[in-house]
Amino acid sequence: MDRSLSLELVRVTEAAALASASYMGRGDKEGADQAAVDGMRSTFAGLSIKGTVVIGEGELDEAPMLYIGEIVGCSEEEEMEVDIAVDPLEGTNLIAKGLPNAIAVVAMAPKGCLLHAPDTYMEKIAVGPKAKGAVSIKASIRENLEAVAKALDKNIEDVTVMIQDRERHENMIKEVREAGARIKLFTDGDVAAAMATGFEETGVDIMMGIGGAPEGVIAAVALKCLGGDMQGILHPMSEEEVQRCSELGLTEEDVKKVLTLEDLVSSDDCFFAATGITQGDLLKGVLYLGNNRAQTHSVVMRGATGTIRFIEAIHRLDKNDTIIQMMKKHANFTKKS
Ligand code: VTB
Repeated sequence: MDRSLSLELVRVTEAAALASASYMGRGDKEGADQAAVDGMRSTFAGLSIKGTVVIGEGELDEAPMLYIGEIVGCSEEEEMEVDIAVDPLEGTNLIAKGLPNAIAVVAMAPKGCLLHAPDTYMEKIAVGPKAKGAVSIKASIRENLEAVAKALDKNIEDVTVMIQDRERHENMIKEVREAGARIKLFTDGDVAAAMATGFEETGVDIMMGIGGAPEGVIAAVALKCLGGDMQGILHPMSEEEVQRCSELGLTEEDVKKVLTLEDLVSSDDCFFAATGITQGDLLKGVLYLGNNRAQTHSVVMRGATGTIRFIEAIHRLDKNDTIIQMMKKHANFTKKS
C-alpha cells in the first residue's frame, strides 16, 4: 500500500478525536461516540482507498455509519481495495468521565488480511518487541511472567502487567500478585493498554485479560507494526455471543483456536493510527489552546517498514470543515468569535 496513506490515515483519527473531545466529562457516552463516528466518517470520504469496514460500529441494522461492510474512501480502483478496522472512540466510559487513555483508532491492511472477528469477547495477551516469541496464551500466568522478565532482563518484581479491572479477572490478578509482578489496572480501553507494551516509556511490559474481540484485531495491527506479539482466543460469554460466532460460520473448534498475530492480521503491509482524546500513557489528550485552536497528539505506524511517527498538530477549529460541521450538529461545540 502507498506509504503516504499513513499520513492520510492520521487525519481520520485526528478528526474523530477533535469531534468527540468536547464531550469530556459530560457523562454522555452516546453523544461522544456519535461525534467521533461523524468526524471519522467524513474524513474517510477524502481518502484515496476503496476500503471495506470489517471491524466497525456494528452490523448495518444497529449502526448507520461505519457499519461492518460499509465501503469508505473515494477510490474506485481495485488495487486500492483494503480492509479497515475502526474504533472512533475506544473508551466511551473514559471520555464520559474524563478518565485517561480514550483514543480514536484506525487500522488498515490489504483486502482479506484482517480477521473478521465476531462481536464477542476475546482472551488476549500482548507484549512488546523484546518479549516477542516469549509468551504463550496457553501457558500459566507465572510461566508467562517469568518469560517476560527473562526476555526484558528484569526481575519479575519489576515487570508491570496491565489488566482490565473486571470481576472476570479476579483469579488472574491474584495469580499475578502471587507471582510477584506489578499490576496496573485500567477501567476501559484495552487497545491503548496493548499498544503501551510496545513503548518502553509507558513502563508497561505485558497486557492480558478478556476484552472485546474487535478491539483485539485493532490492537494486533499496532503490535504487528511495533514488532511486538499478541495472541487471542475467542471467548464468547453469553448464548448470544455463541450465536454470533456460529452466524460467522465458526465451529466450536474455531472458537477455541489460538489466534496468532498472523491470524489476527496476515500482512506486514498494514497501517495503524491513533489520536489521544483524553490524556493517556502514550498520547496526550486533545488540548484546547484558546483562540479557536486545538492541539492533537497521534501515533501512526506502518508495518511494511516499521516506521513509527508521533504527530503533534495544531488545528484551527474555525477553519476546519469537519469541525465546523460538528459545531452545527453537536450542541457542545462553540466557536469563539
Ligand atoms: C474492552 C475494551 C473497551 O470494553 O474490549 C472492554 O477495549 C470489554 O470489556 O474499551 P467490558 O464489556 O467488561 O467493558 C471496553 O472497556 C469498553 O468498550
